[in-house]
Amino acid sequence: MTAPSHESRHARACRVIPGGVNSPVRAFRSVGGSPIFMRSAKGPRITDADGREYIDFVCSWGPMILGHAYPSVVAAIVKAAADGTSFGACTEAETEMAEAIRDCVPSVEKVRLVCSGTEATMSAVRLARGYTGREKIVKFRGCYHGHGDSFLIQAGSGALTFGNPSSPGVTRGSAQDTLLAEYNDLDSVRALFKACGDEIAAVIVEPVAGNMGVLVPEPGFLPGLRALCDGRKTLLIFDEVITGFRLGLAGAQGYYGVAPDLTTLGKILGGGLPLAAYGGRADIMDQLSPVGPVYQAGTLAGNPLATAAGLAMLAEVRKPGFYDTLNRRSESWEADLRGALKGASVPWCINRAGSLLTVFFAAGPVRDYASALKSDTKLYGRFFHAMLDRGIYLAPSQFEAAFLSAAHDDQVMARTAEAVKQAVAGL
Ligand code: KE4
Repeated sequence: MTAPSHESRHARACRVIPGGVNSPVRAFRSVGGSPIFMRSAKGPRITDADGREYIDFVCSWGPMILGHAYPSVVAAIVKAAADGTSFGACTEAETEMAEAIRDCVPSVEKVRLVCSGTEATMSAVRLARGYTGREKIVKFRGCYHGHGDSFLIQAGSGALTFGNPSSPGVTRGSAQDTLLAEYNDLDSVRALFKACGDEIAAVIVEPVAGNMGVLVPEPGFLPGLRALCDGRKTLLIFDEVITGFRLGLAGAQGYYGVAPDLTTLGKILGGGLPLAAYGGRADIMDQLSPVGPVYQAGTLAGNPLATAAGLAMLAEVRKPGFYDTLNRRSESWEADLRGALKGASVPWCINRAGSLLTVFFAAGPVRDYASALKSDTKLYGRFFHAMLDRGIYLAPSQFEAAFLSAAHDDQVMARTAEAVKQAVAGL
């Protein structure tokens, strides 16, 4: 019997799982080749099923800000599991998690725990519609808020990667209630308010867009959204599934000083387990059942293992200096990359916000959906594989972010910079 390969593992998976993946962006479709099957991870490194080790900049698409298999997080999960894995009843850990989110994110007075970012954004939009009695929402082309019907209209992430930013299966009824604006373009939002202002329940935005690659809000953009929403009594929803506990304890809203009415969180919140949340003003959140009429529920919501992992993770990131150190290391990460890319024969530019970064194969600046689309995705695919061959695992798509963890030490960063230099020389 021949030893399995990633190709044979993938062929086997494809016989029972569409595309052999449980989430499309894992399929390597846009970078080419067969997806790599991973088996374990520790700190900044991930090991594939053949025992090959890579320095990991995917970090499970964001959650692993401490690094993989962080001892206190693993210990918390093991301890919680010994006491039972799910009760479907109230636990004090859920209250502690909700109190921690409220204490870290000032705009959040009350919060509801769910199991995924998609659940959080879907529920936040339903709540905004229930609270305002309005039906339309505004999203931004290229922003991704999970796979809820309302959002799969000109979406980012995998939807953009595979060229289906608007998904079949989303009904005209859903699509007609989703209005599209341009990221970093307040005039495009003003035009929608002019046309349908009193029908708009909410504007939902990734305050730092992470699903077109990383796009940074230009000065005035986020405050401008706040003002436009205030003017029409429309709710502002910050989708901080990526940026929450990534840019700081108060996420992007703390980083940029703009308070939304509702916030969605995920990824880091669960320390790698399925935990997400949405929260905001108490008068809005109290519209939720069983207090109010807006319904949302979940069998595994606030699951004891996920809350244990999340609380252990929060205990680490709340330690003094955690984000200063991470953001300082992220600055040198960017400087290393710029040094390694200098003199490259191909167009490139870098966008970074905190420990979120994207190298675009485009002359830049990349400031919105249209400029992100100018990226040379084929060149990115060649860069991806050149880095993979050198033991560096990047996102298998140009339209994603690279994530740094607290475990990415100087030695790992120096090795990465050297690999970039060699990879770019061969493009
Ligand atoms: P999940 O349902 O995947 O937990 O979260 C959806 C979501 C919501 N909001 C933002 C800003 C997000 O980035 C996401 C999910 N992010 C993608 C990667 N960009 C998850 C990876 C995947 O789809 O496999």
